[in-house]
Amino acid sequence: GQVFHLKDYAPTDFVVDRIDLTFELDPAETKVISRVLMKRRAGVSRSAPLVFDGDELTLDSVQLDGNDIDPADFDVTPENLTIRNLPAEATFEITVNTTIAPEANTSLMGLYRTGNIYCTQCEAEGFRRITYFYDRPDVLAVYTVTIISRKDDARLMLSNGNYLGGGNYDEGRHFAAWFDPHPKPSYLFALVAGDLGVIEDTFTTMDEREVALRIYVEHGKEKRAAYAMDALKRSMRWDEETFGRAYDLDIFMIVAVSDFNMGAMENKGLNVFNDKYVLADPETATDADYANIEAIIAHEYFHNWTGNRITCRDWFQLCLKEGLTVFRDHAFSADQRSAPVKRIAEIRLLKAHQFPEDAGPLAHPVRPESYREINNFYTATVYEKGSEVVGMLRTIVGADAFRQGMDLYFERHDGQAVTIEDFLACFAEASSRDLMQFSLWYSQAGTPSVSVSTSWDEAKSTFTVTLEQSLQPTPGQPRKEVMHIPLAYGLLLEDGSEHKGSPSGAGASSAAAGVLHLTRRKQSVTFADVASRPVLSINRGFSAPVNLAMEQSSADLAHIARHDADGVARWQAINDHATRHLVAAARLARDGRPLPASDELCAILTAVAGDESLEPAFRAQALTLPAESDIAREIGSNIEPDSIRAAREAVIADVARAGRELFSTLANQAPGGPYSPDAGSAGLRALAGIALSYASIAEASPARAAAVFAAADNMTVMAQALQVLAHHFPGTGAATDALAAFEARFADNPLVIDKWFAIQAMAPGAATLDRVRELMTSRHFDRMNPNRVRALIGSFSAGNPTGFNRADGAGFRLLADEVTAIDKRNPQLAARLLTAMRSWRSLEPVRQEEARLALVAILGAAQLSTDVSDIVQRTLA
Ligand code: HT7
Ligand code: ZN
Repeated sequence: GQVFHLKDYAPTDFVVDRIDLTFELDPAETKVISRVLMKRRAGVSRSAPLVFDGDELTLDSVQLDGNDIDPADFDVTPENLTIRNLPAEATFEITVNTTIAPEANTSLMGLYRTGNIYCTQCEAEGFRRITYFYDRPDVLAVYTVTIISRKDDARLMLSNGNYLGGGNYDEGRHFAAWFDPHPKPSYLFALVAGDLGVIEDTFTTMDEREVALRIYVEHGKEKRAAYAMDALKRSMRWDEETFGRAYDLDIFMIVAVSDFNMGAMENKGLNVFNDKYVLADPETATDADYANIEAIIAHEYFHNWTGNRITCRDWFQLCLKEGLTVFRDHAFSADQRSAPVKRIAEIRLLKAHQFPEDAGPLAHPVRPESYREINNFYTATVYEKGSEVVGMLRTIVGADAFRQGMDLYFERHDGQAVTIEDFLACFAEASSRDLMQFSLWYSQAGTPSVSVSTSWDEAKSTFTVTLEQSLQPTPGQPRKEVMHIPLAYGLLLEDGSEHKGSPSGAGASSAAAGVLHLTRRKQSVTFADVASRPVLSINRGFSAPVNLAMEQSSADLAHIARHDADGVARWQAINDHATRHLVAAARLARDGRPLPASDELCAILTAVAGDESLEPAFRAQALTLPAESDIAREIGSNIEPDSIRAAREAVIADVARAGRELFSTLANQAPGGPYSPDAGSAGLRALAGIALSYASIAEASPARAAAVFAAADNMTVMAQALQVLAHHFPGTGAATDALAAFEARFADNPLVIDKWFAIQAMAPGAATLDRVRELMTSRHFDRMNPNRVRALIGSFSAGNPTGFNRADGAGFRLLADEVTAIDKRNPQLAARLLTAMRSWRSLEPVRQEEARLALVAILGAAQLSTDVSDIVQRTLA
């Protein structure tokens, strides 16, 4: 396949001004008429042809200014329409007529059917499946869209922008017209048509304009969209208050669909959502679902400015919109909820998903320099590390200059398609700083390591911190340059207070106090007037996404865990302590040796569990031990998942025993009364949920969880109890009964059945594979629906280390078979599933060989998509 390179960027030879689209909808034969007003770019040779993109298209006809073009003047293939002899200077109109078949489109890209609804997904390159056009983000045009359909086929017809009008047509047909005044790239085009229910509201902008808000869902599900509407209004207000950004059309619409490849899509004025991220009520959605809905509604809404008004010059700049918009949605959620608890969840996610990506064969820079298939670059690196990079930028320039830089960015680049260089220039200007070295975060892949050593000189009362950075080679990048790593820190004194003075030495000066700037390979700073040995708390709040190597005693970690003023740092210390203990235990378990005593860890965890001065949500996070995959990542190579699991289970049992009474009390303290999704109540439920799990383990009985399950009046508590039963008491009557009751009760709600699939698929141990195979034949499973596939096969392969990595290779073969089958219908989904194999080289040799054979089997399958062949080739390289 073709490889695209960032360095090859060139603008188009022709500039587009307007595009008028007409759709005559029909499931089997939709007619698309595209009229494009355009002209040759100044300076482009008159012999240069116009080359439009297509994907699996058939052309009906093509006209220039209303007249059929001579066949000698154009060439057409399913992938390109090339037209020669176009006017040298004058503006002209090209009309392209195509016929497409939405009902035959299983890729969920372009125009497709989901349920009885017509729906589009154009990012990144789906518009070319609708009509021949310049399907690239730097071609911005003003769109007018007319939709015609049979009234009984599509009662509602929606597109971007403001509604122009509509009316009846002949033979039971009708039409609707939409006009979007804001120039946009084709990837933000959207059309939705069908029969849907709606909830409506309004929002008055800070400049007093009234915006109509509509959320469309399947009939009968309207009530379940209320929380999404509330989150939308809060997002709109927040963007005004925090970034001074107001909405810019008369109407904002969201449509929820049940077949969708990702979470949601920010099409201008017409966001399309996976229904999983819209629909919620206490009976069917968990606290995590509510939090995700809030975050994703905000994320897509925030794209209106970071992505839509200012877009990307090319797809290499994807992080320009995604990293920045994730940063914005994180800030929103932190403001709406507990900021430290939100940050802890982000750190967990980053380490669980992005760190392994950066450490494996699929590692790529936040701004990649080449790709074969852009769909494979919607990654944790582009999104989550991209957001971390924006966070570091803010730390480096300071909050005020960051806001000034954002203001400058919005002012200078509104209506443009720009690059990371354009973005960074705004902050360099606002802060008068040189950000050249910082910009390496966008171009160098891999997670830097920082080793930290400290020395306290009692005689001189000085404390010296020495930092050294390194970065391992990644695919295509054998040599790395030295980066700018901002490390927030504090020196904790014996009594728990913080040393006040600033250090001297390289990297000591900073925009924000309390940050060390590591900009050389190795550097030291010295603090004066340190009369007693302090404890260094460093990379507070995970100010830089790095791996820290520091010899820190358990006593020092415990000191930070008790005293640090920063809640995130306290959690980091607890988590580091737990990780260190679990890694040591797993190594011993591997060698068949007795496990180390876990008294110290138990003391820390039970103290936090019982500390009522701490937020319940924080206590729940502290009690959640590093996952098996976290332990595996720390061990790094020659991984044997069963011993990791054995060690972790043993430590959990120790903690459960140590805090038995406390956990028993806490397990009963879920809030009473009607369910509320607010962060405080969710935190109480999280603490009760983890306590239920420890209490049940201590009691070695499923009875408590079975009782909680039976009495639960909301999905959060019910799912927690079901998971305790299915994971810790598999095969017991209590577990089997609860699973059966759950299935019967929610049989007609696929989103809830997804939880049932996921809980079972993640039950640890070799036996789960057979259960997964069985579930694949269940009436609830549908290999064509991405949510079902991710819930069952995705949860098994990415969330069950012992089940998936079975030594006999059966887990790998199951995934390989599914990837190959799904690839024929939905390549994007197949490629994403396959990324679960990315860390295969860190397994022990027997499993590694089984994994390799499964990957080679995929490679040998007939007619692989570019999506899957790109992932499998890079994974094997
Ligand atoms: N910007 C959206 C990306 C997206 C997407 C990409 C490829 C294929 C299907 C897709 N659906 C949505 C999502 C977002 O980041 O907001
Ligand atoms: Zn996004």
